[in-house]
Amino acid sequence: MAPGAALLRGRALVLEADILAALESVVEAAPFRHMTTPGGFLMSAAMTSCGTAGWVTDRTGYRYDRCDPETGKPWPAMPESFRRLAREAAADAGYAGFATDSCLINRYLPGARLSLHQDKNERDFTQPIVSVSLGLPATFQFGGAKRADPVARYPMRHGDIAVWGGPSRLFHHGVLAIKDGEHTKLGRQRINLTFRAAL
Ligand code: MD3
Ligand code: FE
Repeated sequence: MAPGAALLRGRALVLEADILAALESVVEAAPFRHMTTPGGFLMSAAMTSCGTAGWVTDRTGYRYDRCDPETGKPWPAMPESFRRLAREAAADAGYAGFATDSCLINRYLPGARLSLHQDKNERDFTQPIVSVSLGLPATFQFGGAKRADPVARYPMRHGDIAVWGGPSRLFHHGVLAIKDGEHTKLGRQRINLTFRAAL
């Protein structure tokens, strides 16, 4: 994809059953919600988090928070299967020792999208980001360091993992509107797990 980035097709399928079961319990404790951007827009992807820190946005800005603003309580613990998958996928991509403390979980219903942005709320940009795609397929947009850089497109399917680090860590990226469909295990939705070293 780019220097420092790797696409591991089907890499999550070895732990699929564990991941889907763990996902269910996280979402039970911290349900998906649509958050507001600092500009006042409601995001079309619904989100939740697990781990020491969760990514949140509201009118005051973007940040990582140890507590879920909906409940005031700590986010659900990072399931062991999540932690292991993130560490092993990062190692496969050349980032040994990735220690994630935050998993942002995005839920896209058909039509939902994520516009081109950079992930720059994390403290340490030497750590990669690991993204696990589940459910309905999506098209990733993957640009460059500048917003105006040319954008490539990559299809992402259930079980695919992308790892972004090194020179591509701060590249712009997004997700095109999800097409309608039905996934055998997840139904009419796409779920993305994004593992970060946030704090
Ligand atoms: C390229 N989520 O939550 S990560 C996000 O499909 C986000 O929900 C995407 O972007 C989603 O912030 C999947 C794709 C991604 C993440 C980090 C990157 C691409 C990246 C960092 C650098 C370059
Ligand atoms: Fe992102």
